[in-house]
Amino acid sequence: MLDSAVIEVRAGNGGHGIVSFIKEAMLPRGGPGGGDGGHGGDVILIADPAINTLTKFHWQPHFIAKNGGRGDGHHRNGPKADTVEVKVPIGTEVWIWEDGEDKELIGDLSLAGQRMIVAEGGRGGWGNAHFVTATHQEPLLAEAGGDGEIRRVRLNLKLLADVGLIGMPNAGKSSILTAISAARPKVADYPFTTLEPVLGVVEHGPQAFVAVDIPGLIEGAHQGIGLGDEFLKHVQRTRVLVHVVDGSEDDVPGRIRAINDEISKFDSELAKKPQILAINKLDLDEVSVLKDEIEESLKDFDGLHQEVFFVSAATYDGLEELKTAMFHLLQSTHDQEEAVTEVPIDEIPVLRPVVRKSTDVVIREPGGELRIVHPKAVRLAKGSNLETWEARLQFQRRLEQLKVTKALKNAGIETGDTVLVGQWEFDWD
Ligand SMILES: Nc1nc2c(ncn2[C@@H]2O[C@H](COP(=O)(O)OP(=O)(O)OP(=O)(O)O)[C@@H](O)[C@H]2O)c(=O)[nH]1
Ligand SMILES: [Mg+2]
Repeated sequence: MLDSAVIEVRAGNGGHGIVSFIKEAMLPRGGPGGGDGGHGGDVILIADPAINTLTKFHWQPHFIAKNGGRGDGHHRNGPKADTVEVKVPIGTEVWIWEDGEDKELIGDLSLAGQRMIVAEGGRGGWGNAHFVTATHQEPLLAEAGGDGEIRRVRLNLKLLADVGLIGMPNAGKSSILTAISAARPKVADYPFTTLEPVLGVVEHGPQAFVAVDIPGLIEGAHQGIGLGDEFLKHVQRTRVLVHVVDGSEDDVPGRIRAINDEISKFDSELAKKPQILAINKLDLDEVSVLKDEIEESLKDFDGLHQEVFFVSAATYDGLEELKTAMFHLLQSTHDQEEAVTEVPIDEIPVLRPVVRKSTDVVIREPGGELRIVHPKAVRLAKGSNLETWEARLQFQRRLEQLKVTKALKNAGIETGDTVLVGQWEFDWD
């Protein structure tokens, strides 16, 4: 019932920039002409109204984008790798999944066409043409491409139904769903019969909508009492609520208020959803006889509902009217939502998870050596051949510009100490 899937997304690495020269008078090697690497492919999620479930992800949980191409001579840049597009249903939440549990909500795709970069491709490395300086006309440095992001995320689908049936245990929620749809949830004369939400398709003329019957709510449900707040999540994305009340019990307004309190405490947005009151069990004498009295008691009652219907799931009395009211309310909220959410695709912001990049520049290795971890310096070291004295000199200039030298000094470096960066090892002088 809970539609959810854990997937792994791997963006492509950026292509390497290269060191290359073009023949030029005055310069022995020539002018720098090393092209840049291409951007690694992103993996993006797109909310698609044509997709309704996350089932396909159980069969295909891996999405891998290609690496960017490496640069070439004569300023030719490597090609950017294609984006991998993953279609998900509208209403998909994206959670970082670590050690078998949700760590952090990083996205919520709630609008049709909304996009989220779930794993960003690595930046293409710069070719040596970028590293010309007044003193170094023949740069021997180039950058390696950046690493693509790798993530495990849990997709969680919140939108389950158009209409949510809420109410106290034993009110007749499952009986009503049974009467208006083909769903057959268990019905019994004791509280907490329904243990899992049940969906039913309700036909209304040529159209249809989906209703969800959830376990009964009691005081404290928002804190997990009874069958817990887990089930209240299922009603969060329904558009209309039908609040079912057992008309044969005492203090109808008091019980309505208790349920409204629970849903408001759980999520104040739930209290704003259009609500229809369905006073059930009209076939019982104590309800039909007291109908006027109940109506009277609800007149000055400050509830969350817009309309009240007296129904009987046993005799079907009033259910046709209830169905029509649900349908109309759905239509009007749909029209309103359409008016608000019909944003041109290019105006919907693309969601990007916040990445907490390390701000370390230099770290101390267990063996006591200092390692440079500044991302730009590392990419440069990985992309360059630092075997020659000349290239090392140019690299040291860059370290100064990147303020890495200063960080090394702050870390207490002394002449002769070993410095590590990427795959290289130097003696500091
Ligand atoms: N007489 C009469 N009994 C009803 C009516 N609707 C439901 N009942 C009875 O009320 C009891 C509870 O009905 P359910 O539909 O299981 O109630 P529920 O709200 O789904 O209950 P939980 O799943 O426990 O929260 C059952 O014994 C039903 O037969 C009705 O309209 N008239
Ligand atoms: Mg039930």
